[in-house]
Amino acid sequence: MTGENLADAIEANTNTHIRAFVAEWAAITLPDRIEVVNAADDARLIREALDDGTLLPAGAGRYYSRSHVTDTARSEERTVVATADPADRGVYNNWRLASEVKHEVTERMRGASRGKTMYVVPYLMSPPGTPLEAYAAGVELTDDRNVVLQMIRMARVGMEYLSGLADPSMFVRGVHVTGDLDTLGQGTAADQRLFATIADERTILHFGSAYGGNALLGKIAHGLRLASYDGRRSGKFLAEQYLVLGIVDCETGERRHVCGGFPSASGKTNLAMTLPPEALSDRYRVEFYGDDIAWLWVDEQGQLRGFNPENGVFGVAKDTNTATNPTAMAAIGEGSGAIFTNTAYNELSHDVWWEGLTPEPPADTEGWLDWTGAPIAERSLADTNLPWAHPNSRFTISLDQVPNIAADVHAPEGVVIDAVIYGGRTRDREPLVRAITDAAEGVYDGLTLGAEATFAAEGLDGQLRYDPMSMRPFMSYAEGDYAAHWLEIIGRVTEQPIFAHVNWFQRDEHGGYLWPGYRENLRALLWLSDYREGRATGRRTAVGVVPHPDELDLTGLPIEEARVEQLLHIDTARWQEEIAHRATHLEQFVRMPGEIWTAHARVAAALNEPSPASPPGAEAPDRQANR
Ligand code: SAT
Ligand code: MN
Repeated sequence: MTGENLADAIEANTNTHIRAFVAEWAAITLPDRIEVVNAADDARLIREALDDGTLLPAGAGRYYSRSHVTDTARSEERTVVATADPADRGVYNNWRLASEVKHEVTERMRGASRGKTMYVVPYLMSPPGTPLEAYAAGVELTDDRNVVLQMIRMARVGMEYLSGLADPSMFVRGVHVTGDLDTLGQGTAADQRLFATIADERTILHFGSAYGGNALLGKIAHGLRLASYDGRRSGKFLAEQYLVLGIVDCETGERRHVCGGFPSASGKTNLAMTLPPEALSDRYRVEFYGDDIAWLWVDEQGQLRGFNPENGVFGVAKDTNTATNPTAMAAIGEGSGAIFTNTAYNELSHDVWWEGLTPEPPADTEGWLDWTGAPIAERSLADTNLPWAHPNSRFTISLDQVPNIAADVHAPEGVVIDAVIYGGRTRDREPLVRAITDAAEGVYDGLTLGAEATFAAEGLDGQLRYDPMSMRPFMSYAEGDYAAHWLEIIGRVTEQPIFAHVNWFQRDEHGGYLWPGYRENLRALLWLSDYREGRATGRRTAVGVVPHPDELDLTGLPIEEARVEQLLHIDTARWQEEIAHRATHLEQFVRMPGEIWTAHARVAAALNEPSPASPPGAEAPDRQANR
């Protein structure tokens, strides 16, 4: 069958540009069938997957799947951003010339969907009707049914979302071809994986993986990489790997929205889904908007607004339990439609388990299979310490399963962003929270975000692995231009959000955590609101404003005063070391704007002043933004 003939399977009233796109790629990948998908097809596709064993039942309307053993995570070194303009080359984006890359991936995809169905998945990475909708439309072609089922959970899927496009040719063209993972995938001599975003053509071509971040093209490749490129090219918006949450003060009715970036393994999903501390739960309500992506723009009134372009959560299962993330546990409960990938699975009871779900694995190993499908009971002695679940095992659910989902999560106008926070992971130096009132300094802080290297392994005691804005793997153009675009967007704001840096990971001299974390983290964000609204004054330091110990609401939290002081302490000598690392970090990037270097110099100079230092530019906190 030719691509043209196959494309006849698509209803004649479908947008001709979509038909042409499908026909072009069907002629290359040569699937046996083509099927256009709508979210309403979920139940049927689930049934088909259960019938052919690609999904297994996980009890009460939940499902389980196992990936190819080598295909369990994103692969940064195989991921490239390609354009026609070499000026787009950055330090992190693995830039390549579009014409070359397009040719390479296309050749790998040739005939690679033979025997399979090509699913046509029209989707929207935005609530319908947002001012950024034009950048949100996409069509993913995929030859993996499980990818379709995950896309249905993670995005708004259906041709109706694309029926009203102002420009019917303006949708992201995504092609995902799994390939033969046994012979072409990771760990083989002929590793053919290549994940390319052809940013200036708004085309995504991913070959050689069925894993979430590599295969759900709406999420990372479109929602972050391409959107951040579009955001700059249009001059209209930012697309960031950020959570979005709302905090409601039930006493006063005050409602605040926080977005922010955290390097991986810094608890972003847990914070996004947090509940208030037990003792404050009568007073505050926390509302969930999103755990991974925010698109941000400035509205006509000069307010920074944002929404979560996703419609679901692709969460890490490991260490998720009723204490660390009760919200997620409720969201993946009975009838949730959750898909678990690469957890352990019990083929008799259909239960799933992962490390950290309970302190110990199930005592009775009967029926339990590890994430590769090997029976636990038959493990050799040498294998007894292997994890049951893959460390990157996942759950996929749609947003409407999250119990504390915000009522306005689908609102086309998004929400006004009051605070932008960055959360590092450092065992000392970074206080619990420090507020930054100057916008350039806030952007500078985001650009120097990082997580501590696991120093034992890497010999980098206390040094950060920088992850600017938590966008390191998703940068699509040169970092200096990215910083300039940030300054440009934030410079349009008349009601400036407050920036802040938080750290839940400080250690005491015995290596224990100083701060209990999890639900208690909200206390730092409550202080930030108080500071922004002038209800708290804080203490000025060279690196921002930290709370006076008595300004933190510690109701119901037994914690010694000395410990609180330690949590809020600024270690000038350690900061001076860090400033030197930051200079080296920023020097790598071409066209880093002068404002960022000025902010850097200001912080560096303030650290050299006798304390208490006061960074210029931080004299008058910007507190006009009182809504
Ligand atoms: O690994 S994924 O890219 O699928 C998820 C993430 O990193 O946010
Ligand atoms: Mn992420």
